[in-house]
Amino acid sequence: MHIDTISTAPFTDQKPGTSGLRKKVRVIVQPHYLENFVESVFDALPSLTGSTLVLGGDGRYFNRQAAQIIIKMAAAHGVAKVLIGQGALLSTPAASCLIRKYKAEGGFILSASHNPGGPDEDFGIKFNASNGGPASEQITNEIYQRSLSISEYQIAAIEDVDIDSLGTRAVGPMTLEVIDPVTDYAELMEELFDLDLIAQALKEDRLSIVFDAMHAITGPYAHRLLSGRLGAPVSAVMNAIPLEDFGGGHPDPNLVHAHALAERMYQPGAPTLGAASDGDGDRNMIMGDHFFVTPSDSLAVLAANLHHLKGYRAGLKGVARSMPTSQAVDRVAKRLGIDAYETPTGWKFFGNLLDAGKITLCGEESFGTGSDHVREKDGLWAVLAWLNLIAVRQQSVADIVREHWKIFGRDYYSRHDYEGMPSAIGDSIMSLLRGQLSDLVGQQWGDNKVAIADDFSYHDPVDGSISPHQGVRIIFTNGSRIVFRLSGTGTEGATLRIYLERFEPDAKEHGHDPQKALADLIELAEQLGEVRARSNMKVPTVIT
Ligand code: VG1
Ligand code: CO
Repeated sequence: MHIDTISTAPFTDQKPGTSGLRKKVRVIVQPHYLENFVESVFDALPSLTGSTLVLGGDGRYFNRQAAQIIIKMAAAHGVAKVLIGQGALLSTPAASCLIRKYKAEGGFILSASHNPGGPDEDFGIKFNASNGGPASEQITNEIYQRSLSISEYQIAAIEDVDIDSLGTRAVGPMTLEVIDPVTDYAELMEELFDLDLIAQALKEDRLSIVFDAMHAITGPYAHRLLSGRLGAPVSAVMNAIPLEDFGGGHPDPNLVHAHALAERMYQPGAPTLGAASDGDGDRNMIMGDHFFVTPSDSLAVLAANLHHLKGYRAGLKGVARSMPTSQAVDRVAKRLGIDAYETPTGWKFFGNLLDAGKITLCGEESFGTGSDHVREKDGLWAVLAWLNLIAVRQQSVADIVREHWKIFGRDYYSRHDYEGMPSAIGDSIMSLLRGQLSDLVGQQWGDNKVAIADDFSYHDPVDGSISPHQGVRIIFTNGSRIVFRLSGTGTEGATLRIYLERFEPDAKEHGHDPQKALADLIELAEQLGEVRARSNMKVPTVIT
């Protein structure tokens, strides 16, 4: 096998964001662009030589071409074996499962997750470490630093290899094994949940489900698990075929982008559970018959109930949530007498807590939930957890959540996103907010008196690292919060996110529309951040 050494020059924009490097396809396909990033990973991690690597992606446009480039570069860097999902397909949680199960040194996941796909849309690449989780901040920085000084990369001078037929083949001295993308993941789900119990409830019509795969990666996984294993009708999986452009849609499971599912769940005779996942299969949206479960509530309900489920009978070691996620799960942790951790946005911060055995369950307000079974959030895992829970408790989704609120109180919650504003305006809003922080404590608007106002800084309790500037928090003495931060996953302009929450202990007050219950905080957020005024946007682009 001949190895080419290709001269190149750095690109200055290869700093990974919240979850890997995400760019417009037109940026990624520039000569040397992807190769530079991949070389930077190999240079930063010499331990990859002689090791096993996992490779796969969400099937979006350029997925297959990128996989070929990575295989050839892995061969050139002395990787012993690449384990790839058939057709270069793997959901993010399945990739995490494979890295752990086969003791790989890491993996490349090709995805821009919930961002749209296609020649004019987005592509992404993410490196996961040997624990199966997103590379730490430190490794990510090393990769980025390397990308700024790169001058050449190495790639095997070979034809494209067969990534579609199952089995093992040689790529020079390296082994390429093409595996079924679903099997190992499905086996893991079998260990965690009582699938027979769910199947029985489906068979007896005590339970029904509809799942929207949004023409993204979870189609094959949902087919195998929901139809194949659990016996749900094939029609229970909507938009099941993965497409390079996700059918022109935005594979983000929320009420706006998964509207066909949402409509079905608000029609007479809606199924017991409605669910959706995103481009790469790590997010989940949970709905009941005429009922939407906010991701923060879903996390709290799972925390309170997980011990009912087969793989979690020993109970929870602890829980964690990202800082902007509502405090609902903290209330559960308190009652259970377990620790609750607050991390910055993005799954990479949960890894240390999971590895150290400090937590069993973690989640984010952005439709992400997961447990210590892998080191990524896991969409279908959450769906199966809810199905299992419904089968055990024999109650509707709405009843389970309302009962939860009765016990713990309700955290009214909403996120308002202002997408695609000029970066300079996004930055000006954040500076405006940061400039006010020192004066805010003690100020009062109506019932809301500021107790804490800061720019969240995370101190990792496991490795002692500090991650500053993770978002502006304004916390009131009554527990209400307003959080502002800029998105780190977009590919154009800036997206400003405002997270709002208010705690309501009184069960008689649990039936309100969250937008109304949060109206005073929504107005206060505008007064403090001038988001609408400065961005010239009258309303948020997306409200979740
Ligand atoms: C968003 C979410 C964050 C999530 C990240 C990756 O990041 O807010 O909670 O971890 O996406 O999710 P940001 O920086 O845009 O707010 V995924 O499913 O797109 O990998
Ligand atoms: Co995702």
